[in-house]
Amino acid sequence: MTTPALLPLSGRRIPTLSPGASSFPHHRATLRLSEKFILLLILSAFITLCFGAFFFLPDSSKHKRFDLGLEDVLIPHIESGKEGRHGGDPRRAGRCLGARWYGIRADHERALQEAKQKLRKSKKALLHEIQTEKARVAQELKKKDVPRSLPPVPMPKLVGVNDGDPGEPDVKEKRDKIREMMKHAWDSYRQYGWGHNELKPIAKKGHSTNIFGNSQMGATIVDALDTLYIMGLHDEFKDGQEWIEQNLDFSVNAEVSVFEVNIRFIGGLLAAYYLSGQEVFKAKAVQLAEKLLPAFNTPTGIPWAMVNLKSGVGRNWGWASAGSSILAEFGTLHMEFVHLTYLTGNPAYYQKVMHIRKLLAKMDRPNGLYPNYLNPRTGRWGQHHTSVGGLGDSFYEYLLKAWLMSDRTDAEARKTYDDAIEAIERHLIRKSNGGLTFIGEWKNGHLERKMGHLTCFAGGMFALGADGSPGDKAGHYLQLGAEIAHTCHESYDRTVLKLGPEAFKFDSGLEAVAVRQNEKYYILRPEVIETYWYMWRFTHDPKYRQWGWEAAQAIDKYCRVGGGFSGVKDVYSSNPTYDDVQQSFFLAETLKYLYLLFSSDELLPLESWVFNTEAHPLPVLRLANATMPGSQAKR
Ligand code: DMJ
Repeated sequence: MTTPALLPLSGRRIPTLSPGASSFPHHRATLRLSEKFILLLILSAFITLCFGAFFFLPDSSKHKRFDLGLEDVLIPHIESGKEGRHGGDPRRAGRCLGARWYGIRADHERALQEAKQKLRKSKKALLHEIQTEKARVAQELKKKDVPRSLPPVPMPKLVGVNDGDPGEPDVKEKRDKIREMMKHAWDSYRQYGWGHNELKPIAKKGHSTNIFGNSQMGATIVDALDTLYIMGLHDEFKDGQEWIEQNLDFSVNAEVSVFEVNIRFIGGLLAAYYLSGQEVFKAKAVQLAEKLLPAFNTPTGIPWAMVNLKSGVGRNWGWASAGSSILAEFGTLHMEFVHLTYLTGNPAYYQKVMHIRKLLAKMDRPNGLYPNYLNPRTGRWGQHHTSVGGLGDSFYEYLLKAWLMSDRTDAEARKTYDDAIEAIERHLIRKSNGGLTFIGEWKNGHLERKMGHLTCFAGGMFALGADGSPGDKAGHYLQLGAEIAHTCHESYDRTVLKLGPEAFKFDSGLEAVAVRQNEKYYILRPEVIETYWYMWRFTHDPKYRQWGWEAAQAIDKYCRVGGGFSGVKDVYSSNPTYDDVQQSFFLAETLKYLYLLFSSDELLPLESWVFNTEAHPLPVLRLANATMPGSQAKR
């Protein structure tokens, strides 16, 4: 077929009338158009009618469509003639559809009958039924939480899990005294606070704080386990293990601190597992870790400070600058999480903490310092406050310990630690007029000449990191550790009770003393004794055992009460009042460091063990050339 020359190859034809042309053909064309229009009208009326009839069909046809909907898997087989579940016979399939329809109807009727019967029951009977059903569902959920068996991994070589007998009788006597103090703390908790998180040793009842939400998870039991084990208190250890096996349940509607639960519970359970070899501790640690993972669901991967163990919903502390997460909290997960990946083969834990490290590495740091606050939504720093005490402390500690725990292969962690410490030395560490070295706090470009009890742990950290520091600075860092130990000892020695205050100043003629009333308390904290112990291990200078013994005696004299040990509100008062709390870290850390101070170095040698920030020892992972599962993968 040819195309008329005037007709464009595409587009609509535009009718044109040339001048002088007859009007007749035009008239004929108009008539044809109207006929077409009428035909079109009739056609559309017919289609409308058909549609109407279709939609107003009687109910039975709708039922058929419903049945067909249920069988949408089956129908294609019937239509295509292929073998379906009914062997490809359409009649058989039809019978089956009908039977199914009657089945559904019967089900509905049965449900209706049951509902009628239920409504006839008394309110009491109904309530009883609901309670029984609730209990059954709860039981089933609990069953799901039963420790699953985990893939076996080679146990790292555990060196130095021994008695650590110090040899000299006078040292042994001191060590026995510390063991007796542990027994008093444990027995009191066993008697008055069993199963609660902590103990009120004067009121003689259970105690808890907001870091554990409203949970009752036996924090003292979990935190104390490895100390009991090391001290050879095996009956007590067994008691704790039994409680954990039967009662430790993480399916609780409690909003807990991710950091605290990690260092006390996961750290405590992992250490108990490594020391005793009891699988239950590993399984419980993994169960709990799974509950913490939702805290990392933030736009940046920086975890929330708190997470609800049941719902997985996370949020930050209301007091933290601009909705920020805290450096010492999200920066103190590495040790435990690396062990979790090692033990389970699940790369998620490792990836989460490595992601945090990578993110921090990319950020600008004011004066090379890490601010304590980081917003997990925006990935921006909050207030420019830097501290080696509260809010910052264990972030630096975990950089160093990540390197140590990797058998000194994690060079990135070591470099990050060295750079951070270098900036801290430049901006935060000063000598007082009286010659005491102190670590102040950096607040928006200004140095506050105040040091916290918490900051005193840094003496031990500097000593621990001395070997392996860049250049020839090992001696310098060991010396810095000794100076911090000395300053912190002074903060104890300048009080009436010979126990250190929560914070002390180096200002306006003041040297290592607290000024404000609310900084004069001592709550059984370990940091000063922790530093004595590290200094003892690295120098064997007898003064550290002497200082440790002074502190132990002061604790026994002023903090010991009938129902355990209590913090005191004013270390400068000869007649102190108690805060009535026996902190779980007193059993996990303070008494453990004291015991180790009077033991031989063969007990948990530092070449083979790294203590987490709650003093829970975890073995060095000598992975040689092996890589951690997931070390190549992204978050
Ligand atoms: C402990 O829970 C840990 O040492 C933590 O890192 C900070 N301080 C308390 C005890 O003072």
